[in-house]
Amino acid sequence: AWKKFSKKEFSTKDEFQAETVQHIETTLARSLFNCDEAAAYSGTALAFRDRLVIAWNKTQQNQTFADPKQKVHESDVKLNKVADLSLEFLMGRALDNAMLNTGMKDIAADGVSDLGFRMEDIISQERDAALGNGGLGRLAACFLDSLASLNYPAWGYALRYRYGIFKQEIIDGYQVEIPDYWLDFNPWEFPRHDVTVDIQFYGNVRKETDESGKQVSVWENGEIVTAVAYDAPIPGYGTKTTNNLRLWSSKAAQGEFDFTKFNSGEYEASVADQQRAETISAVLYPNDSLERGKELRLKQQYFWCAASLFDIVRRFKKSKKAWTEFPNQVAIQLNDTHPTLAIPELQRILIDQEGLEWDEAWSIVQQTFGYTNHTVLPEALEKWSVPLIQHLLPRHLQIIYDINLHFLQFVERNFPKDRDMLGRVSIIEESQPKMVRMAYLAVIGSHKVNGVAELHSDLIKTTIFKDFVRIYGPDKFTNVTNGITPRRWLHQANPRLSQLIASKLGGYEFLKDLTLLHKLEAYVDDKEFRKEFQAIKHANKVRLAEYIKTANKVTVNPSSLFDIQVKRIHEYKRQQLNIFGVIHRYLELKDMSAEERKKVQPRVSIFGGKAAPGYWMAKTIIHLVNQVAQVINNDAEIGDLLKVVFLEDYNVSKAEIIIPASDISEHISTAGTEASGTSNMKFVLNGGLVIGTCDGANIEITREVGEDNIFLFGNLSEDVEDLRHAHFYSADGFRLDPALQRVFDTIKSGTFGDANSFSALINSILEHGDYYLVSDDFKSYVDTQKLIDEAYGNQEEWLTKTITSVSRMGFFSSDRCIEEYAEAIWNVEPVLPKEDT
Ligand code: DL6
Repeated sequence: AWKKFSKKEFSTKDEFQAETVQHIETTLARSLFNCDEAAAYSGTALAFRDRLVIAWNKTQQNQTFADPKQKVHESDVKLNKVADLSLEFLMGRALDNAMLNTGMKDIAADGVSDLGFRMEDIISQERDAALGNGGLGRLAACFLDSLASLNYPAWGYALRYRYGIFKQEIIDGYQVEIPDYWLDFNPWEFPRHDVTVDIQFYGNVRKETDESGKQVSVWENGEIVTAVAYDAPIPGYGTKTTNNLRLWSSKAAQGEFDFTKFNSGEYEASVADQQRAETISAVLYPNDSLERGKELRLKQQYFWCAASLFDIVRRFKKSKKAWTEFPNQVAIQLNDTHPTLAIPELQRILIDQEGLEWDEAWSIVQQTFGYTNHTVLPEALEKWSVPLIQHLLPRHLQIIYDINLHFLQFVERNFPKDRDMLGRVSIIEESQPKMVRMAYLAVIGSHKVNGVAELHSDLIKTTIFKDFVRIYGPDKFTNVTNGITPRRWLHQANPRLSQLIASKLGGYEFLKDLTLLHKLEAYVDDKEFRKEFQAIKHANKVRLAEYIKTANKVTVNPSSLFDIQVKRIHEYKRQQLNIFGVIHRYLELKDMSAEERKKVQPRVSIFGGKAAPGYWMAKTIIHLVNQVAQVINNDAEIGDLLKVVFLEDYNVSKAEIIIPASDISEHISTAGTEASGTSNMKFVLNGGLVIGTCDGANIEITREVGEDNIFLFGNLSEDVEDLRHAHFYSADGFRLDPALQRVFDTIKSGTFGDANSFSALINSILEHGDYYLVSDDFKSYVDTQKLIDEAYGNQEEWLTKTITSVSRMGFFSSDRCIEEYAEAIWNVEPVLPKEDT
């Protein structure tokens, strides 16, 4: 009977308008006479939200009651869910995505235009959900889109940070961090005040004997904080499947505030508990090495893991199945080591609360978890001090020690002659204080470990997890090369290109199966197609040029070569190499005669990205870029031949404007340091070429698009260690390329402002061993940039390269990644949505 009340698609713009107006007038209590863009956004978002909610409810019902008997072999069937535990989901904006995924954007655009608004303006009213630092969080967001689009029953679990990643302002060339309070109006989240979990911290562990005479551990006298669930719908593209992203918010377990204290005049103390509890989910940690080891971060991790596991276990228990069925029903993927505490937590639930024996419980734990590693950088590998865990999570520390004991006994039995191995692989590092190595715990507690690009997956096997490959054998380690969702990174960010492709491929099927792009190669010589492809690139460059004019007050010529490097600022990503290259180009231009300058390919060097607040060197790089921009952009002699732009506050919605406008993008990390990179894929998919090192997914991009269509340079990962060694010990000392020496001399001369501001950057190369091999790769970098100038000079060939590359990017869809995870790691099947009747 309820069915007749269910909302279907908007079939006409009138229907859409009626609902939007109703929301503006009633939900928002605004009169249409004072309806501004913000109100129009809210009304539109609420109208779409109503649609998603219906599909969302049905999906959850359908996934819960999926009938295993439909399958031939019951043992093949995964009834339940994939849980993606990720401390970061960098979702960006939701409205555009919802309109496109449900296929109703055109109707809505017509509708809002009648109301006197432009759809772009309405979309841009939405604040980004910026619950992530960079690639890791954005990958998780792409995976949610693919999971829903492919109909996998999956939930994402994270924290509902009140403040996401900070907003970046550039003041006098320096990065300044501003808090990002994004929750003012968020129509996409649903508080579930009835879904709460009490989470314990601190306290002590007591042993007692239960009725059956068994020794049990009781964790007691702790402090309790309550986790409240907030859910957001994740619509799949072209399917009714709408999955759930569950974010936990923390609040005091003991009510709002302490009346006794309030009544006796202790006003501040009366709200202190509440504030302390709410702090847990208050802020996203920037990925800053200085912030590591902080108790609050560990509290966040446990709070989120414990709440999520409680939720998963609660749902499993409703099925009344035996515990041995748990890994057949649930697959939990650990996105990096941040959720590793989920491993001892599940073991604790099984042995302390459910009464299972250690071995049976441990087998369930290992079968349930998979672990994705996203970095080999030593400073990014998490470790927590034993005293801190002891204090905060006393029972978990005991369990971690027991896991370690069992593991080391196993190692000792199998490698009796390698006593040193025990120290090397122990979860506990025997330092002062002792530390828990979270990556080792994650490897030991999971049945599969994967890296995120082929090179990276090979590197983890030969470096950080080398001993574990000997212990468990190579099959435990696998690779799933990252991918991106073509819905957001082509269809949404570059609608005209998406439409052009659809016109040639006979529809939008390629958005569901990106390998169909290969058919575009047939059009590489088609005049009309080429013309339109080039016109789209130009229009995207014009759009970015307008944005730069508004944001930076710098005029750039859209016919210049747009060279873009946007990503987190980090020494290993080597924005310093890029800006040194820009200075070198500037110096060469200054040397030229007017005649020579006429032959130069004009270029705009565009940078963007945030530096972690405590990462001084990264902030120095931003400062240098801005100082260089200031000088070059105001040098009348240079004019349009070179412009430099630093785009403030790079985020997902800005990426959607920036990425489609590139001619060249830079992915120039020291070989072996960038696990994969995903923006490299986005740029190529949008008709830009890459200058890159043989690192991360650049290698697989080269394999797919062909060596002629990418500009590779620099040393290889296998040579990095020798080069580092040579910087210190080589007989002929540290020799600097003369061109780089000149760049340094120019900086030191004060051309770009106070030279002292940049001395740390130069000294890291000249005096501290040049760990990131900037000097080793500089020549090959600038030589390759020259080749790019030449290649760009031949626009017809350039166009051929870009079209060919787009047509060969099918491999990099995040749908392919999810299929690989589903088959090789989770053993899970899609649950198709039931047709509406
Ligand atoms: O796998 C997603 C993304 C990769 O594309 C980047 O190459 C890699 O740097 C990033 N890793 C991290 C690691 N941080 N931690 N923990 O963000 O993952």
